[in-house]
Amino acid sequence: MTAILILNGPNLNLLGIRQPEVYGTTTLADIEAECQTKARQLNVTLDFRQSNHEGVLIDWIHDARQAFDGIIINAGAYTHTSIAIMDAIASVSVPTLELHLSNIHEREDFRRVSYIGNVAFDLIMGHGAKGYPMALERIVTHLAQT
Ligand code: CA2
Repeated sequence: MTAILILNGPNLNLLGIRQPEVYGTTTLADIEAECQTKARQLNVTLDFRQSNHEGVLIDWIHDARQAFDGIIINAGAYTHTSIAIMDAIASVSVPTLELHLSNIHEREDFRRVSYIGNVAFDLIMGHGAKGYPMALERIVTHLAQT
């Protein structure tokens, strides 16, 4: 069965808990539950993880080489800074989809730069929590075509 890994970067554990006026009231646990439902509908297995640590995210990307068919990553602020995460994704050759809650092209200038974008096959952003199940559908379609 197709296996998908969803990775969430720094501060996303605070979703729905802090600054709901900025990031909404949906928690990361709510998002995971919705993704697990979508994964069952799509007949894929899903591992959903979050870390505030760059090295942990990199270790998980390395693990994906053996265990997963596709990666969806919301790298949080590491999106805009981490050549190391970009290199890790490039090194594993696992199709990777970049995901963001917000539209990073319509925010501050420093969010316009995405290192992940250099190695991802597609980008979903600006749909809030709904972007997560959308990303699952997108990656499953992509994997079926390759
Ligand atoms: O839009 C996205 O998904 C982001 O990856 C979210 C990151 C931000 O740094 C990126 O530029 C775009 C920030 C996630 C922070 O999440 C929080 C949630 C609640 C309270 C505070 C932060």
